[in-house]
Amino acid sequence: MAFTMRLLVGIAAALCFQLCQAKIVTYDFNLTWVTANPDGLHERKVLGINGQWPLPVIEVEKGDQLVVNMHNGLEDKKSSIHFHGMYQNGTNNMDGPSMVTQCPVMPGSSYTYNFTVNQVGTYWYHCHTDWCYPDGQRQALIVRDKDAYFAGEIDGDITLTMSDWYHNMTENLSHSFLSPSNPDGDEPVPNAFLSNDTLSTSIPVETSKTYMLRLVNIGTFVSQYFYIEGHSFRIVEIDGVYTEPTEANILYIAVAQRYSILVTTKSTADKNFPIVTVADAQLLDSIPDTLRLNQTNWLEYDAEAAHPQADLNIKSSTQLDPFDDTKLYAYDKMELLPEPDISITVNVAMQEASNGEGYAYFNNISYVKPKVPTLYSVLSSGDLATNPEVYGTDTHPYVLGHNQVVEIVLNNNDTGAHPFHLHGHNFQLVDRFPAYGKHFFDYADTDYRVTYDPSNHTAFPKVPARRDTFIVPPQGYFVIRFVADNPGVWFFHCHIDWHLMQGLAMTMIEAPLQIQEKISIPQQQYDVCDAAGIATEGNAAGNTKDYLDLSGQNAQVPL
Ligand SMILES: *[C@@H]1O[C@H](CO)[C@@H](O)[C@H](O)[C@H]1NC(C)=O
Ligand SMILES: *[C@@H]1O[C@H](CO)[C@@H](O)[C@H](O)[C@H]1NC(C)=O
Ligand SMILES: *[C@@H]1O[C@H](CO)[C@@H](O)[C@H](O)[C@H]1NC(C)=O
Ligand SMILES: *[C@@H]1O[C@H](CO)[C@@H](O)[C@H](O)[C@H]1NC(C)=O
Ligand SMILES: *[C@@H]1O[C@H](CO)[C@@H](O)[C@H](O)[C@H]1NC(C)=O
Ligand SMILES: *[C@@H]1O[C@H](CO)[C@@H](O)[C@H](O)[C@H]1NC(C)=O
Ligand SMILES: *[C@@H]1O[C@H](CO)[C@@H](O)[C@H](O)[C@H]1NC(C)=O
Ligand SMILES: *[C@@H]1O[C@H](CO)[C@@H](O)[C@H](O)[C@H]1NC(C)=O
Ligand SMILES: *[C@@H]1O[C@H](CO)[C@@H](O)[C@H](O)[C@H]1NC(C)=O
Ligand SMILES: *[C@@H]1O[C@H](CO)[C@@H](O)[C@H](O)[C@H]1NC(C)=O
Ligand SMILES: [Cu+2]
Repeated sequence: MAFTMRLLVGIAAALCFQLCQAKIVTYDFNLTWVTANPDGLHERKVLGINGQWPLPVIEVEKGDQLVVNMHNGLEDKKSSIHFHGMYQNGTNNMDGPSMVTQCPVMPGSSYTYNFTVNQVGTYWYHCHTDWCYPDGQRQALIVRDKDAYFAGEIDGDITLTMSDWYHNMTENLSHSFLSPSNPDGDEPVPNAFLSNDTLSTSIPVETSKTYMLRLVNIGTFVSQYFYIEGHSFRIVEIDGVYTEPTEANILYIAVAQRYSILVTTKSTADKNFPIVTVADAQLLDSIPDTLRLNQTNWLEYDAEAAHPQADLNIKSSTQLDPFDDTKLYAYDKMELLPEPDISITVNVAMQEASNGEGYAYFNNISYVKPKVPTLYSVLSSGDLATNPEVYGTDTHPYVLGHNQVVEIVLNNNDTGAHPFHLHGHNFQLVDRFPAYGKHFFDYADTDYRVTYDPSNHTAFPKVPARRDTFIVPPQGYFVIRFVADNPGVWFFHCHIDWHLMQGLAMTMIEAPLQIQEKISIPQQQYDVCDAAGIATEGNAAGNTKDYLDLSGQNAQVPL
């Protein structure tokens, strides 16, 4: 008895230690247009918050409850916010993608995002309604962790974003992108590359100290190489997953990926060192003379000393040999998941549809949004929720059973590399071909393609790398695994926003009956749908009488 009491008191104290320390962190975000000229070349309209751009970095600590009251103060654009990498465990309706887990927030409407952050590391937030984040609605989200295994070592914690940048509004670029005049789907070439939403940032450092640099690619399209002249570093985190500390010199950071690195400074302070980013030219269909691919920022030991430009003694970025992220073992040593309960094989292809426009396909399906947000179809379809037909054809739905081990085999029939992201999870990368580094792009310019052969593959790692965005190489493949332990509707898509526009997405409906038990939608969120004229019940076609009658559903342009 006494023992039980002590145990209970102990548990209560432990709970209090966790809960009583947690605080509510509230942000009031009013979306408004502002003008900005971050590259010094062109002033343009950007999506600001409370009259400001760059946007505020969201900062919380592990265990905090984050509340973001978003008001759409724009007059002419729908919006929403996705908190990239947050599991939203039990709060699927706070995930943000329009027509997947909520309705688009119309001008004049408000949506309160409210969830507990039980994760640590480096994340970001961005608009997830059609294609709105390239116009500026994106920024870092940091979850500080005083218990990180390297916390005692760091003397400074610095966030540095990188991105591509366009001078035109996305809606203008999209007209010529998705057009019969562009059947190959050549992506718009950015006008500039930014570091931290500006250029030429100096990061003041002291000698013989260790700084944590949180690197976030908040771009739309282009991956970037990253290195610091005269310094190596230790990678300690990828996409919110702590890694075994791993020495590296060069990173290749795709859009949506994050790396935390520890940089130990030199013992003398006589010069400043370029921090270099080089945009991956391989992704660009043309490179205008005016486009500067590389940017220099500085590790600034001495503000009075020279700030030299990067010594780009390399002919092209393909000579850079970045660190292979499959070699970044998870610090928690989570082992390879067992043989999957369900294995999904998809083929990625870019093709010209019958109207002459270039679309992107998973197994011949180019994602088209449903008439009712998929989460609301789950909530209104009763026992039929486990039937994928309810969710429509071109939303490309997969229904996953609760706690199943899920495998996705992705064969890339395209000559480009693609960073794939799954909402609600991180995932293990168990196989990838070609291997990272110098050979990653070997098949980009050939007719040669390699598809995954389940009966003939290299041995899977015992402790695989885990993150929420992995790159699939040109004309190669990757194989990923995760456990369906987070009931919710989760979007799986290429994070190159142009490719999402072309339909490179599919929908995971994970444990739909458990979603029905766990999720209830606040009235405010239904009101957002009313304002948008979108139904909150029914199947993908908006049919509430017969959930298996999909007539009238949205459909892709025929191939
Ligand atoms: C949002 O900003 C706009 C433009 O400044 C302003 O008119 C509006 O009142 C603001 N709304 C809220 C809810 O703060
Ligand atoms: C956020 O969610 C919590 C838990 O569901 C609830 O108690 C709280 O009232 C909510 N806060 C806001 C501002 O909606
Ligand atoms: C981009 O903007 C410029 C002027 O700012 C305009 O001349 C050009 O046509 C625009 N391009 C597209 C694709 O809208
Ligand atoms: C951009 O698109 C908007 C609406 O589609 C149009 O009114 C505007 O003239 C376009 N601007 C340019 C520079 O093409
Ligand atoms: C990058 O920008 C963010 C937001 O403006 C700021 O908090 C951060 O300190 C900047 N980082 C550096 C290295 O200047
Ligand atoms: C770096 O940028 C300069 C100026 O745009 C260019 O001349 C040089 O080729 C670039 N180097 C690399 C490696 O991209
Ligand atoms: C895609 O369509 C082509 C031609 O219609 C067909 O041969 C192929 O089997 C389809 N692939 C899949 C995965 O459905
Ligand atoms: C793969 O790409 C090749 C060449 O573009 C094309 O001929 C073939 O039909 C594609 N296969 C699939 C399954 O998409
Ligand atoms: C197995 O894969 C290797 C590497 O791709 C290949 O060289 C070999 O021919 C394959 N073996 C069989 C039996 O398919
Ligand atoms: C979600 O929460 C459940 C417990 O409620 C836990 O078992 C599961 O591992 C969590 N999943 C994720 C992805 O956080
Ligand atoms: Cu892509």
